[in-house]
Amino acid sequence: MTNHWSDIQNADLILIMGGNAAEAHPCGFKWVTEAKAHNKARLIVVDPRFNRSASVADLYAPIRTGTDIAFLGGLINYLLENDKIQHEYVRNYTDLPLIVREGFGFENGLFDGYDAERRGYPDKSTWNYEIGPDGYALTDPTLSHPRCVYQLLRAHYSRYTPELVSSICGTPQDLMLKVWEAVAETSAPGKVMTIMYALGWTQHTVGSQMIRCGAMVQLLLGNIGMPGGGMNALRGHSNIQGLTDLGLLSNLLPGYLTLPRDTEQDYAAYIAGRAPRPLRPNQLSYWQYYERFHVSLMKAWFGPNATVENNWAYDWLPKLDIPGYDVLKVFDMMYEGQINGYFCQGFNPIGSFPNKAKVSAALSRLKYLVVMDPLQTETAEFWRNAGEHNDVDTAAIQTTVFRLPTTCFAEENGALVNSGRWLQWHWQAGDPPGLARTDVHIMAGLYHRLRELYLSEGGVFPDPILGLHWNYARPDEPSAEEIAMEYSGKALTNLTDPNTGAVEVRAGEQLAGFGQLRADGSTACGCWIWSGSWTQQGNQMARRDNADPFGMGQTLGWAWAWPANRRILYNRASARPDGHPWDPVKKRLVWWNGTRWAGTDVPDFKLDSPPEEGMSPFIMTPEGTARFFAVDMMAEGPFPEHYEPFETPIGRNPLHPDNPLARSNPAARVFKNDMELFGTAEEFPYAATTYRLTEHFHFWTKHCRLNAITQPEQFVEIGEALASELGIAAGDRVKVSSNRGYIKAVAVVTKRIRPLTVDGRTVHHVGIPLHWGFSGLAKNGFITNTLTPFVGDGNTQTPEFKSFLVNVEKA
Ligand SMILES: Nc1nc2c(c(=O)[nH]1)N[C@H]1C(S)=C(S)[C@@H](COP(=O)(O)OP(=O)(O)OC[C@H]3O[C@@H](n4cnc5c(=O)[nH]c(N)nc54)[C@H](O)[C@@H]3O)O[C@H]1N2
Ligand SMILES: Nc1nc2c(c(=O)[nH]1)N[C@H]1C(S)=C(S)[C@@H](COP(=O)(O)OP(=O)(O)OC[C@H]3O[C@@H](n4cnc5c(=O)[nH]c(N)nc54)[C@H](O)[C@@H]3O)O[C@H]1N2
Ligand SMILES: [Mo]
Repeated sequence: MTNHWSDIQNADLILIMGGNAAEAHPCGFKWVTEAKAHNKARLIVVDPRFNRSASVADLYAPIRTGTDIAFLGGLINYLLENDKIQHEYVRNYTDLPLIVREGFGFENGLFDGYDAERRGYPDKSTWNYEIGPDGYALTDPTLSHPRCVYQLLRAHYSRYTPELVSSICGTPQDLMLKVWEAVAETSAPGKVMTIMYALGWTQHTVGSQMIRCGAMVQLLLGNIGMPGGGMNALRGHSNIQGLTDLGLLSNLLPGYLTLPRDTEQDYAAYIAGRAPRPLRPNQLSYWQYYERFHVSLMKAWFGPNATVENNWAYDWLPKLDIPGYDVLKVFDMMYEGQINGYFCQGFNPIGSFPNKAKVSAALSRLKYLVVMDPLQTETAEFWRNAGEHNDVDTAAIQTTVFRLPTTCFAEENGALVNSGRWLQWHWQAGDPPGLARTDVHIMAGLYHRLRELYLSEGGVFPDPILGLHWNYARPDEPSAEEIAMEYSGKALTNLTDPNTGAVEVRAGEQLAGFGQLRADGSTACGCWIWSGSWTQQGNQMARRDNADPFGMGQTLGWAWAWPANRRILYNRASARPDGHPWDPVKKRLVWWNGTRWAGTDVPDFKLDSPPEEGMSPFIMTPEGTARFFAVDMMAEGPFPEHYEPFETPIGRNPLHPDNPLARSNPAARVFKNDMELFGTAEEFPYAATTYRLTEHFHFWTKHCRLNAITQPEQFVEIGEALASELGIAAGDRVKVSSNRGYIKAVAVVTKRIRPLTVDGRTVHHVGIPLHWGFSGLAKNGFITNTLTPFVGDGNTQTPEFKSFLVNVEKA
């Protein structure tokens, strides 16, 4: 989230699109209720299903799954054509005036530089701003230059007419225009819309671009940086935000630092490539301090073994030979027999990963599988023949499965990071049962044994293991407190003020925040964005002061938010260029008080930079502005374009009917074997989507009797029109199949899913919740992911769980 849960109470309009917060985030949803009750906010829901969020909305519009870029692109066109943009905001705070390089182009559905053989854009050199002789990006404040971002944006989305968008999305035009009109009202400087989204946007091959497109709408309206505004990703597991913060993706390091590529063997070049100089005069370009964060991380990991002489142990970091070893890639390699051992720590891929048949075959090719989990999972039992639900030949599977029971959060101390970036400390509530051990205990044990083996037997490249700095009171099980302090960071030598020479932080003391980090090895910090969460004053995450002095829900004394206890990101943008809030009464967040920036939140800005200096609010980009034009950062192009799901019910992209390369995302993550497994609308005519229910949490709660009682058995939702066409009555058993397999379930026949008219034909949706399987107390059932395709977004590699094709028959 750019903002946070309790800030939603400040919204004037709430758009839930690509999520179902009432169902999946029922606690957070209370802030929507607050906004409606106390701020007269309106709620709009755009979703293929009339879901639980829609049931309390002021306006609901149906949409065909996978087509939100068309909807939002049409909205961008509408805002531009009807002059419903926040002019002063976009001119000053976004890249609309910047000029793009000559040669940049978009034709027939593809951006400049496409390589069909490699299915991607290896050459993105024209996807950038034009740089002048002084090293700064060129601009045209009049917005009239034909290659300025404003003109390119306008031209790109002029194709997204209401007629075309409606025919792609299946949203009736009158409803669509009602949504657009309501959204457009928030272009007034004091009016703010928030966007709440989750998997309905992320789980598509164009997921990242859907989210970008939503952010572009918010920028045009001036809604980013404002209280009650922002782009709010409703996260999944209680600590999934913490997972990405800590860099637990194969191409990341903690704090969104990135692993080097194999082309980056040189340390200085690695840093230079990540620490950009400002691209416009007087801008901050905060990533220019990358090396401070990086060196402090290396000091946290390797301690005295990271030295200036060995480039802070740069050679010990893995160098990626491909964009990343994401889970799709790893399971594909496993399937191809290229991996023989796998640790499944808090992961149940048989249930949660696409194309169960492929995942199952992949696990069968392992020598060993280690499952670290507090519960019995389908993955730990993938080899068990559970009849029709898991029809495998047990005798043919040779994989050895080790099951290591772990504790769960309630049996440990620690912090969870919520969607709003708050780190909230929690305390152990009970002792673990039986032989269960903490994950830290198990991993520490593995580390010590590996280290002993390297010491006694040697081996290829022992340095990173032997060089690790393991300085904990209990080496076998470091405590949550020690690890938290390490993430927050400390001084390794006395830190002195460069001007006065006075000692600011003594050696061994905790740091106050990332502003104190140094690139000379004198500080250690395990995750720079979390720096300040545990200071000399103690554990900031354990704070529980809910005082709200400004009545806006910015409770700065409750827990701790990254970065720097800041609650709303880019909050400088809540004030005019001259430093006064756009709305000084109800939306007062930060302001220039004559000598410095002050506010109801921690200013996201250089505190002493006066408005006259012209520093822009988006201090993380080199030019200081938010980007409509993503330069070369996205896999499929600088502007989001609508592409069809890989399994499309209409078989063509109405925007580019004549170019098969531009039918579905031309830069998606897709593997050769899986291409052959995509089904077509002739055989599988219905658009399917999968989702969750309040009554279950993934595959865990089917182990609990009460949850198993409330939702005992797998069902699928079918609209009344389709049910009557197929002769299916409520309660019938149906067989739902895709080109990868089938499941059987009880039919729920509903008014909540209605047929849509798309590209001149009728498209029916089938809704499939995902919580059942072949272990636990609920009725044994099929795995929903038997049906889903093994294909992902080209940027995040998130699988396309939300749009694929199925057929439905009476079982
Ligand atoms: N009770 C409960 N709560 C949970 C979870 C749980 O298992 N149980 N899981 C947690 C996790 S890990 C996560 S990630 C979150 C997920 O939270 P959500 O994303 O809100 O959950 P989903 O139910 O997967 O999907 C949300 C909605 O997306 C819609 N949708 C599908 N395709 C499209 C599309 O193309 N466009 C649009 N606009 N909408 C579409 C679906 O119809 C559905 O209503 O929930 C978390 N909360
Ligand atoms: N078709 C379809 N598939 C989906 C989705 C969808 O919407 N549609 N949603 C996707 C999403 S958003 C997600 S997040 C994934 C979830 O996918 P997974 O992460 O695989 O699923 P979970 O069941 O949430 O968690 C895995 C295991 O973690 C264990 N666990 C809990 N606490 C601990 C702990 O402290 N330590 C250890 N070691 N284990 C622990 C749980 O018991 C559980 O068995 O599913 C994805 N799959
Ligand atoms: Mo999730």
